[in-house]
Amino acid sequence: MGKKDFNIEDYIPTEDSISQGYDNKEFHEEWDKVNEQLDKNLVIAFLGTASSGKTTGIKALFDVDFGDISPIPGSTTDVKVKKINENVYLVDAPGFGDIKEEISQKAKEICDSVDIFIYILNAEGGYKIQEKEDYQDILKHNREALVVLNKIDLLRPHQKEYFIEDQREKMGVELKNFIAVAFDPLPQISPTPINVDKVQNWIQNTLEQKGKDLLFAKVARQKEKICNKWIKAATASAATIGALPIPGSDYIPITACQAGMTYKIAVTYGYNPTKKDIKDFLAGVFAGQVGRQVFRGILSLLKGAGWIPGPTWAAQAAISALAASIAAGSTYGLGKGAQAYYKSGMQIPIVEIQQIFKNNFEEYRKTKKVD
Ligand SMILES: Nc1nc2c(ncn2[C@@H]2O[C@H](COP(=O)(O)OP(=O)(O)OP(=O)(O)O)[C@@H](O)[C@H]2O)c(=O)[nH]1
Ligand SMILES: [Mg+2]
Repeated sequence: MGKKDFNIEDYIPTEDSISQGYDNKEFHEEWDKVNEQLDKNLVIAFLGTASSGKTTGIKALFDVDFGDISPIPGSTTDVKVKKINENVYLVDAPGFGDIKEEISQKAKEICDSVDIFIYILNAEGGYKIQEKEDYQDILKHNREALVVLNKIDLLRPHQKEYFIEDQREKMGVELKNFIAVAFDPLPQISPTPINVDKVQNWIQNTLEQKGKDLLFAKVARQKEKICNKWIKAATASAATIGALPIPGSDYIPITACQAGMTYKIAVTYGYNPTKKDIKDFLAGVFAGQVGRQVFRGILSLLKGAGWIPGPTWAAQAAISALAASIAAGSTYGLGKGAQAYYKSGMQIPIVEIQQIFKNNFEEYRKTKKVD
């Protein structure tokens, strides 16, 4: 097929080649996988006694004022079920006890399908027997639950560590499912909430295993951290695939990985792009002036290493290491560009996104680090 003395310009991506290149089975499958997730329901229940900090915790994690959202009709004053986004529900309840009789069928169904429980204890006063029983009950039913000890800002410094550990042991919670926090600390102790990021992380990791982390990302407050994780994962997977992101090469497997990542980032920031929107975005990044410059550099490198265009290059060991770093670097750069773009409300001009792509691509190739 190819020749060693090929003309680099023939292999620089164009809008058309990118757009066609991304129109393949893997891309469509990846797209469907993301959509499947969006069709599911996510239900997160916040349990805890009066004034333990349920409403404050919901505000800290999701930036929603529960007071402003109408409950699902038929959920009582004790159990409030609210829809905060498409397919995402929160339950706010004093405990799980025997509340189910009083609530409507719809509210009951939602309570029955809780994905994770966040059980909030009040550090002021400590846990009560009823709370321990509630928690043990949740575990008995094999449900995923995090216990959060809130208001730790109110503990005296010298008692803090002992008290926290003592509460955990007495409640019978595993270390990995227990986080001490202050959702709304006294300003003189801390101007910002303490350990909310740990709670977000726990929820994210737990939901990842259930294939519902994207639904959570849509409503989470610290979207950046979640996107960084996906960019990291896509970068690693592109490195493993190691295909070259060059038309006419064997780059189909990484199109799915890159397009899927971009789609998820868009959804996280509240957009519902079409397949064409995503292809256009990728074409805008890769085939713009700065993007082409990056690819010109990639192709010179490849040419210098003796790469021969066409699908047969994989046999060459020297090139596969290079291909892995190019595949990973371009995925990383694209991810960072997509993140900046959607985070800005699609306001940043595409030329700036190309620059972000270029800088991060080069940074990755230099350091092999993702953050
Ligand atoms: N010092 C301190 N106060 C907090 C913290 N978190 C919440 N509070 C305060 O505790 C009070 C009760 O918090 P809420 O979030 O309303 O508690 P809740 O569990 O929703 O209470 P109910 O809806 O009445 O059951 C509020 O005045 C909060 O400001 C915290 O981390 N530290
Ligand atoms: Mg409340």
